[in-house]
Amino acid sequence: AVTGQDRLAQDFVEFAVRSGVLRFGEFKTKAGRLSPYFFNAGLFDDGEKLGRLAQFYAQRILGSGIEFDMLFGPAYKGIPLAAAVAIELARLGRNVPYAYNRKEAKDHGEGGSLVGAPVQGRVLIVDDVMSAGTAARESIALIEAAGARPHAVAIALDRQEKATENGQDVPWSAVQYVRDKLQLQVCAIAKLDDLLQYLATRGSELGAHHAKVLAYRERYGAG
Ligand code: OMP
Repeated sequence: AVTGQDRLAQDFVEFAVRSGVLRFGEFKTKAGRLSPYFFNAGLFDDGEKLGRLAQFYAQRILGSGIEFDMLFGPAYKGIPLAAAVAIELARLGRNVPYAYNRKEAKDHGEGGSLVGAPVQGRVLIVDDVMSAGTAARESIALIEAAGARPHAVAIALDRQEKATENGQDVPWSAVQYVRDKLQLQVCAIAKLDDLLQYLATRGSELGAHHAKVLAYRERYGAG
């Protein structure tokens, strides 16, 4: 076995590749970077895949020891994620409330943008991917505005790349920022390092992507 290999992460990367959620090619990220890979959580698009995804989140969350009182799913992609994870946690004997936001109401100022359980206590944000950190900051602001405490973030993939502030790259990643500066706990089912490890152990067709992903990390990877 490879040292430091994280079985859950490796199984998850494999699942994401097989589901067509994790793809290789040329993609433009939200921060405007040209990436050789892209993770599209919207393609966990049937009941079986969503259920399996939720199992990965729940295992990672419970294994991390993170404490939380409720789940929050940021619109849009976080909504089915938080719902599915809430179902899975309840199945495992940990029934917690969950809530999500309505995107449309957000631009019109106060009130009416939250749906579900009252947003209170230590909130665990369930989201798909963290790259430069824009989405995370939005969720944190929403939860604070509701008078609750953003306490932790669970994501499927930590891209481990430089965050941006006012459009400029900074040396640290969004996850590092959220952890160190905002003092939230963060857990990810898998991260860029796990993806690289996965690609390094594959045969020719996927192995070919290894060099490109490595080059991307050289350019945009956080320290
Ligand atoms: P940040 O808000 O910059 O952290 O980027 C996270 C968001 O980027 C995700 O919520 C997605 O909308 C999108 N994204 C992916 O879904 N998958 C990727 O592999 C990369 C991105 C991205 O654009 O960076």
